[in-house]
Amino acid sequence: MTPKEPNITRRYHACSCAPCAKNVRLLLNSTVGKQPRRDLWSAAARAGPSDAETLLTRRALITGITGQDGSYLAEHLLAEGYEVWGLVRGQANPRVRRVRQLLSDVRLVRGDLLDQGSLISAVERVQPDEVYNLAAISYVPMSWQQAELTGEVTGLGVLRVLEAIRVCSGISASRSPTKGQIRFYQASSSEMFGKVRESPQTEQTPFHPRSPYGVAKAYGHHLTQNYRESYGMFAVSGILFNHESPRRGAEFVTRKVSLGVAKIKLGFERQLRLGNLGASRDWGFAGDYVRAMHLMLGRDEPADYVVGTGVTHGVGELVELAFKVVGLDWHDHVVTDAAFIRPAEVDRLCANPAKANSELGWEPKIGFEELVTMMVEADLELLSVSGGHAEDSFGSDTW
Ligand code: NDP
Ligand code: GDR
Repeated sequence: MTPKEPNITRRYHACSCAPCAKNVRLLLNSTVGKQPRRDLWSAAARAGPSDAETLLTRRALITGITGQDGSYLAEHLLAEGYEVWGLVRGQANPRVRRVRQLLSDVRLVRGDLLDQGSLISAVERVQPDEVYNLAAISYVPMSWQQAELTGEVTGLGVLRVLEAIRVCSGISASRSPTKGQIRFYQASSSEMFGKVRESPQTEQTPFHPRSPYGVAKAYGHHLTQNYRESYGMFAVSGILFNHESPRRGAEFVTRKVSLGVAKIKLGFERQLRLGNLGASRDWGFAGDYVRAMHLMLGRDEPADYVVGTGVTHGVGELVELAFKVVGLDWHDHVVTDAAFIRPAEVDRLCANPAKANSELGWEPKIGFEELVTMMVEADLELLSVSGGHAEDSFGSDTW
């Protein structure tokens, strides 16, 4: 006997509200390999519970799983009932061990954004319903030092992931995707707006990137739109503004400040050396932003969205607040250092997230003060336990 669709709703999504019912429709319209899942439904009914589960669970492949957003997105999708796969690279990448330890339900597949064949193999092996391309060289100053590599990974890497999906799905100029096609998310960036033409920035604001990183992201953004228009692929970009957390890499200013403040408070250091205190950013919490990524792939029609809080703060304000959290005056400890000034700066970014608010129902839950306090407190705890060492950007107990 073939089970009725509402049973899936109860079993896999707990309720039959409109969003859950939509998830079930998405699930049934998706494919496993080249076979529609709907056709596998009666096979699933005959199979034992674990086989049925394999056939019916949505599957996501995340590139950049070892990064800040990869970890939050994996947790979010696991909580939503997904089978989550992470793409990992390198022969002895130390962050892979940490993913294995701390995101033990995530399955790993090898691949590198520089290697087209490895991406095809990964997509073929995982047979994902959704691919989230979060991998990139993401530190803006590094993009001047290694501009070509940044172009290869952050720019052409997007092309290679899209091509892997296209080839594995059998899509060509003359053959459109089937209904249950693989859905693709590209991690676009507010850095594309660069020297901003208007404020706040919307999906329509023209780009004027100010770094090789921003230029590479603009390429990936346009290419994602182009694959959507050329091949009818469900390919979308989230134009995300800066988002932070205790898992943020130590090279980015928020984490550099929270670690610096914690080291000074605990007596490990006396000074914090920073670059341009005059820049402003729209900072949010990474845990909030990964929800928006997932919502974008659940839409009926593919579209790009700006994701940010709509509020901007200066780097100086960030510094002042972080020192205040531990009862210190930043004037006594912060030194500006020309080594951290960039060849071209993005002075001020501020999102207009109206489209994400109205169409995705997305809103951030954590504000700037709460975010900065959370990061400083997490680093105080981390450094107290480790005796002042934060040898990698995450710290063992922050995952
Ligand atoms: P991270 O720098 O923390 O993570 C980057 C990830 O990319 C790491 O997992 C890294 O893996 C992986 N990676 C780098 N090179 C390659 C490669 N050649 N092949 C495969 N994987 C590779 O970034 P975030 O998590 O902060 O950001 C996620 C994405 O979102 C990035 O694309 C970033 O540019 C973009 N973005 C981020 C924003 C933010 O504020 N955080 C805002 C807007 C966009 P490994 O461990 O192997 O080095
Ligand atoms: P950004 O983030 O360049 O916006 O890119 P970052 O935290 O590096 O810089 C933000 C602003 O702070 C100023 N700044 C400093 N920055 C760093 N890193 N170190 C310093 O000592 C320092 N002093 C001042 C910078 O000049 C800049 O104006 C981030 C990354 O996550 C990108 O991948 C992502 O696309 C964008 O956010 C949106």
